[in-house]
Amino acid sequence: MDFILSIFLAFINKFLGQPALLLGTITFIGYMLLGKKVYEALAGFIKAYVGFKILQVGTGGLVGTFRPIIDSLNAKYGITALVIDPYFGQTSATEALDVLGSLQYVGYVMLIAFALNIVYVAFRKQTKIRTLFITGHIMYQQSAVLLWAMYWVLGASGGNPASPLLVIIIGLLMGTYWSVASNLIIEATQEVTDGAGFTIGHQQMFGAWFAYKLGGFLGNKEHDVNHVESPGFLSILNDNVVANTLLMTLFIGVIMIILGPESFNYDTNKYFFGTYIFEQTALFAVYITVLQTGVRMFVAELTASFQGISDKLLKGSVPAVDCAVTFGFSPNAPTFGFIFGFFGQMIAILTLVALKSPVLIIAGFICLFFDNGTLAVFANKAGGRRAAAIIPFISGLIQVFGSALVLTVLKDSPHVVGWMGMIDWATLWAGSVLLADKLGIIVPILLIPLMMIIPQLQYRRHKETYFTTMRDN
Ligand code: ASC
Repeated sequence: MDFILSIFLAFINKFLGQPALLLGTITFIGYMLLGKKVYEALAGFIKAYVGFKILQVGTGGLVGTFRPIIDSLNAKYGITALVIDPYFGQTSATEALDVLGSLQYVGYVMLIAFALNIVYVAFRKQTKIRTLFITGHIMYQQSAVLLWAMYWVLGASGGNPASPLLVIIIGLLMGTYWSVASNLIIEATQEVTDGAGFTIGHQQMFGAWFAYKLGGFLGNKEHDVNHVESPGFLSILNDNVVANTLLMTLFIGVIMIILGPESFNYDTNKYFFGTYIFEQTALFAVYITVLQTGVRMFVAELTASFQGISDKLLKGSVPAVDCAVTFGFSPNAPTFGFIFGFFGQMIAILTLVALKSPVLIIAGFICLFFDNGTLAVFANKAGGRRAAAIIPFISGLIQVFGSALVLTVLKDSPHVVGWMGMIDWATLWAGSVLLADKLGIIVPILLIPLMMIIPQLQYRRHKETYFTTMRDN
């Protein structure tokens, strides 16, 4: 039994949890199903794998450069609190589950969820689900956090989260969320990416849908953040390298000046503080450009090859991938999301301090950049610059307040360091955990059929094109 479990865990961690390998393999299988030669499929595997790795160099560089700046800002003001960042949520979950000797059940939740997603797509005529969630590291993260949080508030099994009932319910709920939410955002993602043929499988799918739906009321989509029509010097912002560098120099530059040179560990023989600041902020544009290169490479392969999967293996399915992939299609929007989300989060954090809240929150870079960046991409498509500013600002407020609320019931869990913070987790999941705390296991059980109503409503709105949308483009 231990042997089977260890193979199973290795499969989860070393394959499903490695997005480049998983996406490369899917590309290979897709090309083989399309009848391509083995060497062509191999070339596809390599380009999808390398493309995704390049994307990760971009996202890793962004996190590595800007997370320490946000961290120093938090440290400078001496707030000791819980961090809203997916890896802090994941660490809280895995530490607590580990203490209870139950970490392996995360794997079961994840596999039940993934299997349910496949079943939903197989029965798409009935379920109306078209999407296959393949963002492995997110699948692991979310399974761990949901199992931990629900276990903690339900105390379901009198001592460990291994209650089969709990593991099965959380698995089914997780799989339903992946399927329903990524399916909901297909049409908007097609708009954002000019029909690239994929959807989002991440932490803000409901959030991005709202951003897209509300964006149109908040601004004019003609005023796209990626095209500045203004004459004169503003026209240089039409180039996203220029726009991102200037905006970040202004924004991060001010933060770095507030922090002062002593907060940074740089070689004073090589830099003035000013040139160091500029190098750091220009790196933003460097990594966005790297990210775009990777996105182009792997999206081209995945889109072409997935046709094989959706024709032969899992009919009509659409892949749901990392939110950062959309950044390649709207390179100025994430900067807007980051900056305005930052203001929202700071106001919310100061409010918590002023109210002497029992839970204080520290901002995390991943949530600030990837979550609000994605919301800005979707808001911009529907409502241009204004929407790309207002929606992340509001989201920043919600991310802090929603996370603080759910942490009031989770803060005594062993080794807790934070919560996800991402918008779906500060709303839907924070709310569900709080409700489950009051009403019990009926909450996660009821959520499953309730969520399944969403694709039915979506289908009613455009029956004729519902299953063909992806092919028309
Ligand atoms: C997350 C998470 C990451 C990032 C990444 C963004 O939620 O766990 O590593 O966002 O997926 O590209």
